[in-house]
Amino acid sequence: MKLKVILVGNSEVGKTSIITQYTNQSFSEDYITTISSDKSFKKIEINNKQMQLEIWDTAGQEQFRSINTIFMKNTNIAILVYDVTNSKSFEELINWYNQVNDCNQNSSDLIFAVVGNKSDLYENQIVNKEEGESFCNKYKIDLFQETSAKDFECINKLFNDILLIYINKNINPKKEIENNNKNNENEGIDKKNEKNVNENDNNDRTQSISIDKKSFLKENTNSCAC
Ligand SMILES: Nc1nc2c(ncn2[C@@H]2O[C@H](COP(=O)(O)OP(=O)(O)OP(=O)(O)O)[C@@H](O)[C@H]2O)c(=O)[nH]1
Ligand SMILES: [Mg+2]
Repeated sequence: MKLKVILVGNSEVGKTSIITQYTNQSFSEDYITTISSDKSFKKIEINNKQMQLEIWDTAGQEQFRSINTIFMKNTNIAILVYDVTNSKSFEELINWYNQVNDCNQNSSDLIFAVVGNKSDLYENQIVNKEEGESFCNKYKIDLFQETSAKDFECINKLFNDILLIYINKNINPKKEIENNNKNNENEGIDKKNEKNVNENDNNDRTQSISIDKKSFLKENTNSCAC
C-alpha cells in the first residue's frame, strides 16, 4: 500500500529534522531552510501490512509557502508540526490545517496528526501538552504527539501510531470480515460437496477444511486487532 505523508508547519519547527531522523536516523544542529519541497521514501510493515511511504517535506518560510499547495494534493496523512518553545508556530497551526484541507477537498481518507516538536527544550516550553491536545479535540485530529527530533524521542512512535490509525480508519475491518465470511461460506459449501462425493477417502480434505478455518480465524483476529 502506497501512502503520501506530508509535514507542514512554520519555519524552523523541525519538519526536515523529523523526516531525517525517521528515514536516516541522523540529526543536524545546522539550520538549512527548505526552499521548495523534498520527497523521501520509507518502507515499513505495520500489522502485517506493507506500507510504502512517500514523505513530503515542505517549506515553512513565508516567501516559499505558496508553492506548497502544489504538493499538498492527494495527501493521505498530514502531520502538522509546531515548536513547543514558539507560540506563534502553534497559533498558526490552524492555517496549515485549513490549507491542507482546502487542497484535499475530494479526499475521503485524509487524516491528521499534530506534533509539538523540540520537547528536549522543556525548560523553555511555552506551549504545553494540554494546549496541543485541546487543539486536537477541537478539530477532531486523530493524534497528538510531542517529539524531539534532536533526541530521537517518539519519532518512530509518531509514524507507527498514525499509520495504525490510518489502517484502522481506512481499511474497513468490517468489510474484510464480511468478505472473509462470504468466501468461507462458499468454500464451506464447495468443500462439503467435495466431501460428499469422496466421503470414504478424504481425511486430508477434512484436515484442509479445518486449516482453512484456522487461517480464516487468524485473518479475522488480525483485522480486528489492527
Ligand atoms: N533542540 C532541538 N532542536 C531542533 C529539533 N528539531 C529541529 N531542531 C533544530 O531546529 C532548526 C530548524 O530545524 P528544521 O528541521 O530545519 O526546521 P524546518 O521546519 O524544516 O524549517 P523550514 O525548512 O525553514 O520550514 C535546526 O537548527 C534544527 O537543528 C529538536 O527536536 N530539538
Ligand atoms: Mg525544512
